[in-house]
Amino acid sequence: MESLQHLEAQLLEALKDIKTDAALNDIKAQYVGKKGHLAAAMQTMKTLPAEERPAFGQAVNALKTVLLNHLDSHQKALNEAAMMARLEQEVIDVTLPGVPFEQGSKHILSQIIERIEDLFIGMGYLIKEGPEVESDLYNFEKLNLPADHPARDMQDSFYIDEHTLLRTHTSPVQVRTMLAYGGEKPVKIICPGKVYRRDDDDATHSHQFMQIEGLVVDEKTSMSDLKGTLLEVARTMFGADREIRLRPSYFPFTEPSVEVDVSCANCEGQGCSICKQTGWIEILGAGMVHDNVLKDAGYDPTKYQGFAFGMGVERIAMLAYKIEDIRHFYTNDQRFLTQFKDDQGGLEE
Ligand code: FA5
Repeated sequence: MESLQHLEAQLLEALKDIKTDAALNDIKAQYVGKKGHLAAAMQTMKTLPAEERPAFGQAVNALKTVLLNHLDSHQKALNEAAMMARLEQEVIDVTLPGVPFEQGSKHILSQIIERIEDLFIGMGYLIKEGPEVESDLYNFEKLNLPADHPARDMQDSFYIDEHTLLRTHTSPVQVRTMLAYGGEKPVKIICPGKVYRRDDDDATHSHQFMQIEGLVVDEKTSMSDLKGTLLEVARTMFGADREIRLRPSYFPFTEPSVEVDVSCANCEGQGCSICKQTGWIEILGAGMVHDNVLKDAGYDPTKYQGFAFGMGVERIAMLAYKIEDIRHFYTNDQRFLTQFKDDQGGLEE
């Protein structure tokens, strides 16, 4: 009993020098572990007369609680000290100026596409996509361009094999959609996406560029619907005062076909170097869907008519922002790209 009474004082003395968790564990083992002082004391119990044993056992257990409390308090003190040391080490001077980091932004072409998509979604159009690796059937044949048709040269192609190519325009998505609709439902879609042509790269041509196709097929669709729709596009992208004009043109998949010009925003139609003194700038090709295309896609041309258009996204961006070289869009020069950081993709809100 006497030696028990000293154990608490001994432990408190020993703990004064304990600065690490490992040392604390050692001490714990020495006092309350299986081979520690308390365990040894319990061993001596059998040497005591029977009547003294219960009191001795109680004393050992009470002492164990006391020792464990001391060890626990010391552990907490060690943890707190470690935390304080870490806080001191990691101290942050909140008065120092921050490190600026560059925030990314949407590419100008994505901004333009989103703006045009928003416009068309507002007019009830759906957005459709199609594959960039396309079959000759959808890229040409079902668009009234059979093999050996001279108009195929209008779009020099990258062929992958005899029947497969990188699509030269977004028009195959028209065909795919009409076929999927089974010649019954009205169609009202736009299809944005990448297209590829064997054009030599220069200031206004790229071998890969983006188009947005539009297609409406219904029972009362007219050229004036087409004109009204394209006027909306022109005014959204180039300003509320813009006018458009339709010039006769030729595409095998539309009849009649037109090329669409927008009045030059730079000179208000008076004539300048940007519009080559004409007051007008060409923005896209369009027309009424050719009967053969409707028929091939399962639509009855005596019941359904449609209009379609296809615009080059880079060319629209170039006109909207007076960008003089199409290659700027693809060379990832930060000085170019960051100019469009906060832009919403159009001139007029
Ligand atoms: C077509 O691609 C037709 N599929 C458009 C169409 C759709 C007409 C539906 C009628 C009905 P075109 O080859 O003209 O047409 O190309 C359309 C637009 O893509 C052009 O007005 C031009 O803005 C752009 N474009 C054409 N070639 C290039 C090129 N190499 N680089 C950048 N833009 C180009």
